[in-house]
Amino acid sequence: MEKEKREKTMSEKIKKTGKTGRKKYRSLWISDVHLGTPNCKAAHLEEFLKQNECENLFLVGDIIDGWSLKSTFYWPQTHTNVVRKVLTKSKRGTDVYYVTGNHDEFLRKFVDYELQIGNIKIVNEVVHETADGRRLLITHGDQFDVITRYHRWLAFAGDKAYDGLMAVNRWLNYGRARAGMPYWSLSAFVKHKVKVAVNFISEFEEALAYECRKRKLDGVICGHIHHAEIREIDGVTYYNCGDWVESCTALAENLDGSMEIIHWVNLDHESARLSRDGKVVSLDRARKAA
Ligand SMILES: [Mn+2]
Repeated sequence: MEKEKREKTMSEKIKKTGKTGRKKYRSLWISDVHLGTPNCKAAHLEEFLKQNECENLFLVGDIIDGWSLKSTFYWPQTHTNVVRKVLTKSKRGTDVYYVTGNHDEFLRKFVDYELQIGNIKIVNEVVHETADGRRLLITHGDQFDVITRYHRWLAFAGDKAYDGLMAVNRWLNYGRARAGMPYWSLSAFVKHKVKVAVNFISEFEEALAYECRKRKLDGVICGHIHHAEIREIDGVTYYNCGDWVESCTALAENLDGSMEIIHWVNLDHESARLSRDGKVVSLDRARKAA
């Protein structure tokens, strides 16, 4: 009788807090969060981390944007909340790996010292074995991008141009949201229209697949190009976890070792009413007619 009562109050509690939606994965990968920039969809990521549990969490680079923080310091509360969520996860038993990217390269010099913050291990790359026995290389991927590797000045210039594009995108969508129109990604549009960008993406993917085959691994998981993907390339599987700037995507390993891309928020179908500091004020379903 006591037990029944207790269970009843428990289920009522769950209903109230909405925790029934929690999902458990073996592993989760997120990359290109760019904390410290106004483009980061931190509030969405905070919610994602709250709702999804995992045994292993891999932060696949460009999580904290050191390049941007160096020129202008931008750090709202939502960004602290994301860091806090990750730390809480690691405290509660999730194995957290921080794989360095080019925007958080300031961390790369600590890798030699096997730096660990709490339970979080900082690495340049790591090999993960899935529940079904496949071995996957996890790397941010900028090392395989000829532009960031050999033409650093161009990468910085491109970065500034990208920031400019994203700023225009933000203003555009701020206006669209006020007019009740759905979110529309200008930068995604430009990227898909520019043929050079398409060529660049396929070269990047092939370079990573080649490295993976060379090391006799079954696949590679990366980020860097902000484009979520699962694709077979010459006998190895190429995974990209996307980003939390233009899309809100993550890569997930289910308990049986199968993998999937999670599209957490479909920004195209929502008019995300964003306040000027990038915090989500309210999320309205887009009007179908728009
Ligand atoms: Mn990157």
